[in-house]
Amino acid sequence: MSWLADFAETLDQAAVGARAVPQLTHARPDLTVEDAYAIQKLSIDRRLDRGERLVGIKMGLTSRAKMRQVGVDQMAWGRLTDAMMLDEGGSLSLANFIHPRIEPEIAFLMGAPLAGRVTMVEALAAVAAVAPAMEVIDSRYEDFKFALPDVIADNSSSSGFVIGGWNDPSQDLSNLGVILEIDGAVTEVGSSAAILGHPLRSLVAAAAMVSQGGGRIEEGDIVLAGGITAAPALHGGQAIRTTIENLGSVALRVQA
Ligand code: OOG
Ligand code: MG
Repeated sequence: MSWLADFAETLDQAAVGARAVPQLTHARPDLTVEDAYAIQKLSIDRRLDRGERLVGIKMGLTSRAKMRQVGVDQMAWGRLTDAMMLDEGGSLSLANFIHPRIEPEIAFLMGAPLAGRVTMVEALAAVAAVAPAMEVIDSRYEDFKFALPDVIADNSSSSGFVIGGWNDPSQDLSNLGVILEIDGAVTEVGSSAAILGHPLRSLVAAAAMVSQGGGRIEEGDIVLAGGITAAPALHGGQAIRTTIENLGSVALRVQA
C-alpha cells in the first residue's frame, strides 16, 4: 500500500472510530496540497467501497470568520456522501463524533453540471434551488488543529450536513441575514455576504477547484458554500437552528 493510501486509511478509521489522530504534516512536513487531495479521494473511496454514495461537494474556509477560527487562510473542498446527510429537524448522537462543531451554511442544488472557469451568471444558471443548511464539522485531528494539507486530506473536516427547504434561486442572495441559535439564544450572526462577498462566488470557486482534480460538479449535486460564521462546539441536549433571511430555517437536536 502506498503512503497516500496509508494516510487515507488512518483518516477513514479515525472517522469510523471517532478517535482523533495526529496531524499528517507532523509525520510528513512536506505534504503538498496535491498529495492531500489524493489522500482525500482515497479515503472517500473507502466509504464508497462500503456502499456510500457521493451526493455533492462542500466548500470550506470561504469566510473570514472561518479562516480566523482555524488559522488557515485558503479555501478547501471536500466530498459529501449520503451517509453524512442528517434529517431536517432530526437529532445526532455525539457518540459518532470526536469534537463536533456546527456551521450555518447555504446549500445549492445543481440543475446542470458545472466545471472549469465559469462566471457567476453561468454558475447561477446551473443552480436549481437554494436552501438554508448546516454542516457538522469534526476534524479527525487532535485538538481540532491542522495545516491546509491536513484539513484537505481529512475531507475538509466534513462529517454531517442538514438541508432546509429548497427555494427559487433567482433572488438576490448577496446579503441575506443569518442567525444561528442554540437553545433559543442567538449565538452567531452573519450575512451571506460573508461567503467571498457573495455565495455564488463559492460555487464559481468550487467548479474551478473540483475541475483541477479532474472531476466536475454534477446535475443533482448539493454544494455547500462554506460556513458563514465561526463554528460553535456541539454539546449534548442542544437544540440548534439556523435561519437565513428569505430562505427559511433548518434545525437539529443533539441527543442528551
Ligand atoms: C475546516 C472546514 C471548514 C467551512 O465551511 O468553512 C468548513 C474546519 O473548520 O474544520 O467546513
Ligand atoms: Mg463547512
